[in-house]
Amino acid sequence: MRIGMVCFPTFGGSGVVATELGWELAQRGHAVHFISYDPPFRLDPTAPNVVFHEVPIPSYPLFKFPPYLLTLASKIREVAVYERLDIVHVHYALPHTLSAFLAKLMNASHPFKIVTTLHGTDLTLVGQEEFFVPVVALSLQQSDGITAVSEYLRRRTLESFPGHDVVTIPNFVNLRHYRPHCGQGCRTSRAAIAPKGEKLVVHLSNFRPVKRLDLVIRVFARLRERLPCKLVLVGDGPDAALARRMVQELNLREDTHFLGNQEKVTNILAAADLFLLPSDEESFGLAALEAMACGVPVLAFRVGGLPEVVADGEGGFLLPPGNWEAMATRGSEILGDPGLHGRLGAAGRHRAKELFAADKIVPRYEAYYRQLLGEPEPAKPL
Ligand code: GMT
Repeated sequence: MRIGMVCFPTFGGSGVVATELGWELAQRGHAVHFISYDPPFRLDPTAPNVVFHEVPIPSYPLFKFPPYLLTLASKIREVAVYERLDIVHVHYALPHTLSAFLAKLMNASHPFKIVTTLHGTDLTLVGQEEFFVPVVALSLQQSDGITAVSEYLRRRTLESFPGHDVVTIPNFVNLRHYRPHCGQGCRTSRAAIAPKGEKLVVHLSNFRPVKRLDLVIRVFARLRERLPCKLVLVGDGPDAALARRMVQELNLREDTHFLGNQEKVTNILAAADLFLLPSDEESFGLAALEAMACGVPVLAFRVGGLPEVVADGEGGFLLPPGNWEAMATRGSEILGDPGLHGRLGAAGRHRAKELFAADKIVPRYEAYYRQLLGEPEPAKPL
């Protein structure tokens, strides 16, 4: 199949999922065309069957705001016609679905199918602002197929926009890339950050208010009172300044490492002893799955789609929303008990393998594309 993949290239779960999906599909022999204003941050431009198409950002005195929706539409049209795309798969509804829809209108002779994958905030936050409701409604109407990354998000979508056929295809992880094995890169990370064998507590996100960096730091402050440990914060975003201020005020500077945005997080995750994700809302929680695949116990709140990813007591623990003290208590239990730590880590890896392995999930996208195109299932090998 020839697939256009439209996503935000910035550090964020939807871009990661689009990039990993494109890479996996390309490995399976499909031609994958990424269309965005920059190469997605985890995209390997040398991968076979993968091409990146840059969307220009026009500048003209009349345009106070560059009309990205339109240039993206035009680029999708250009790529779809030339490459004879079968599917344009957009990640994050706003504004991508409407650009794909416009591209289709501009190109009636080549009617590709539009697949929209909802990732979360396009529906739960942005999509719920009064202003955007009709825009999301039209985006869903004009999609030939709609997928949601969790059952929770599917339910939320249907509550707000009933009557659509929304299919849940959960996020996935490549178990060969994300694994517990602490190789040379991972040992170097550990030695640099925790030279005296301190426990490594890791958080990874785009530092938006919904991620609750304040609670990550509170939990860590409590843990550090109980045992020697270091905090590694991977990512960047609006709450970076808040995090730095709290680290300073709570006197945690010596024990906290801000790594900023990182292209490759496998080494730091494999080096971790505990992963914290105290988000207020998470439609899936891809970072939690990546940590589980690396055999790292996860602590999160019982919100959104997280219970579908982390089963309580299996791969980590889910705490009542906002109860960071309970999270700190669980954290010190895990870090202080190698047996419990080992059991949770192994169970998390097992769950990632059973439910979210790329080899299990990517074929569901392929089958969905085929269904939309009216193509038969390939014959199963005897
Ligand atoms: O909202 C974000 O944190 C970013 C957003 C994105 O578009 O990158 O993440 C959402 O999509 C991820 C990938 O499907 C999910 O793992 C995240 O849970 C989801 N974020 C939220 O729901 C807050």
